[in-house]
Amino acid sequence: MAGEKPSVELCKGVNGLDKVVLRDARGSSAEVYLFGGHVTSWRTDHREELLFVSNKAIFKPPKAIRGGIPICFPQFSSHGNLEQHGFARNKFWSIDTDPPPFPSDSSSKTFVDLILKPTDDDFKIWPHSYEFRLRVALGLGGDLMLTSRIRNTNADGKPFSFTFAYHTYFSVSDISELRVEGLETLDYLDNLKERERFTEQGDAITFESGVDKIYLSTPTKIAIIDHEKKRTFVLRKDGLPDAVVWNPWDRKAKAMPDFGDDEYKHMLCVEAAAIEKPITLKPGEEWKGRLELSAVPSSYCSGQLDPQKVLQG
Ligand code: TA6
Repeated sequence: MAGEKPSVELCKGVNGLDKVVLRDARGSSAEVYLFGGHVTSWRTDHREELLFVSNKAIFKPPKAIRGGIPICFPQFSSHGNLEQHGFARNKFWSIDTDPPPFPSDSSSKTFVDLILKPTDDDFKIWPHSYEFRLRVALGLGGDLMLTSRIRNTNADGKPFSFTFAYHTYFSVSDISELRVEGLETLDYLDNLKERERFTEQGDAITFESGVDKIYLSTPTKIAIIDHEKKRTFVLRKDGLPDAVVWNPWDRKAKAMPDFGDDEYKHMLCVEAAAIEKPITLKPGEEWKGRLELSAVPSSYCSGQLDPQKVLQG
């Protein structure tokens, strides 16, 4: 409720899995499971849920939770011997009790720092040492901020390369009522056509069928306009040049056991990512990837919010 003190609480979630609940003074909140470092909830100060989590999500490790913000690392989409989206979302993270100083921009006072480091077993599937620090924070006005800092700690002098995505599932009123601004005229790789490269049309993206596109060299800001809810999600990203847009639509929805047949109507994934150009770190080097999400009122008809202004503002 508004007026409460900001709080960070470690408690038990679904199936007794540990989760951290962040609450700010205005009443906004977020939840992140230690399993997967997985954000599963982001609510407004009126307690409205902004992220989509499937009603059929199974909170049973090592299967990743279907929805929220899965972390895709050290790879996005399949090749080699790793799972399609890597293993970070399938592992148990810890609370980082001694994080290195965070950049001065951490204006938020309501945050939790998590850390993931490889176990001996992990070396068998990905033979590298790393420290992956994730800060989940509630910013002023209820924004949700995720900052990933990945450091190569290989003692053998070896560099490593990875691809990455915040695989964010947004809760929407009706996929056919949605527009996405900020990706028009960009090149993309179409996962539904063997990753062939195309150029997007010249105006806002709307949805009439399944989509699975990796947009390349995208702007810092992307807007998702939900007419029915009179709300616009604004993604701001840094260190993440690409953006994936995915909706499984009806056929693929039916084929996913942890996804309701009709749930595709009420979600859209727009994923800040680094895919086209893998990131390479030498030992001692650190990469930072930051995502900031906000939900702003947008009564389009009154012209109160012009997405172009949001994107350029
Ligand atoms: O982000 C789009 C995508 O790569 C799709 O191709 C689809 O596979 C989706 O991710 C879900 O993947 P997951 O491994 O979470 O079932």
